[in-house]
Amino acid sequence: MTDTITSPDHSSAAYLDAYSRINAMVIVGEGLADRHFRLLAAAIPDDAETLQVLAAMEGRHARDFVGCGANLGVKPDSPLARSLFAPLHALFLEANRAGDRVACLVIQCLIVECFAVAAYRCYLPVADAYARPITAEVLKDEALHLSYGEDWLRPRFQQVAAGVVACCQRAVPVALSMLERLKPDLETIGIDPIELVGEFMACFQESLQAIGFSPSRSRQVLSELAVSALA
Ligand code: PL3
Ligand code: FE2
Ligand code: FE2
Repeated sequence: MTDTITSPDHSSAAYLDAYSRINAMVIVGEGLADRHFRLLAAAIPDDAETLQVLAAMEGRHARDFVGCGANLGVKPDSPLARSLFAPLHALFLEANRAGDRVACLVIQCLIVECFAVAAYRCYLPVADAYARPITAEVLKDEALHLSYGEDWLRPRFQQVAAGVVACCQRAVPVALSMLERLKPDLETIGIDPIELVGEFMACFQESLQAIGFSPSRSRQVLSELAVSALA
């Protein structure tokens, strides 16, 4: 890799093939985010209205990214994306069934949203001219989704801290393992997978600090995750 950003050829067969899988991941991820925010609206009645608005934004993101694939003439590989997202979605549903609002918020608002922020930040400089302004707009919305979760968890820090850590230990490795299968496709569309994981970790550490963990505790939580990912 050179340190100058080299834009991929957005019309090559290899690019379009890789994009069919990446585009599907994003569309499925946005669609699940829509469902998760609707479930959160039911679980947190005080904030139902806000959460419905966030859900609607996710539905719009899904449609916007459908447009990005269509603009390139790509058919998204949805079955693959659904199977890659299934374990994380299952964890969310399990937490929802158990009435564990903390875990639901950690999975959707911290983990999935940090993943989205990291992915879209890395995609922005290598995106085609149609997708770039759309991605920039979506990125602004994702920051709101992240701060909804942070703002709910922060005032309850003492009560939720242990649950946040426990949920991270289960769900972050599940999220990172989704990237494994996508590595070659990410490279083909011009994204360095290592840089993506780095962005995710940085974003996630910031969120942990935003809800009340000390810088050293949040670094420790993340390094334990890195260790378990290597084990
Ligand atoms: C929450 O609002 C949406 C969640 C979507 C998560 C997308 C994850 C995608 C994984 C790798 C894709 C990186 C490239 C992005 C290109 C548009
Ligand atoms: Fe989104
Ligand atoms: Fe989002």
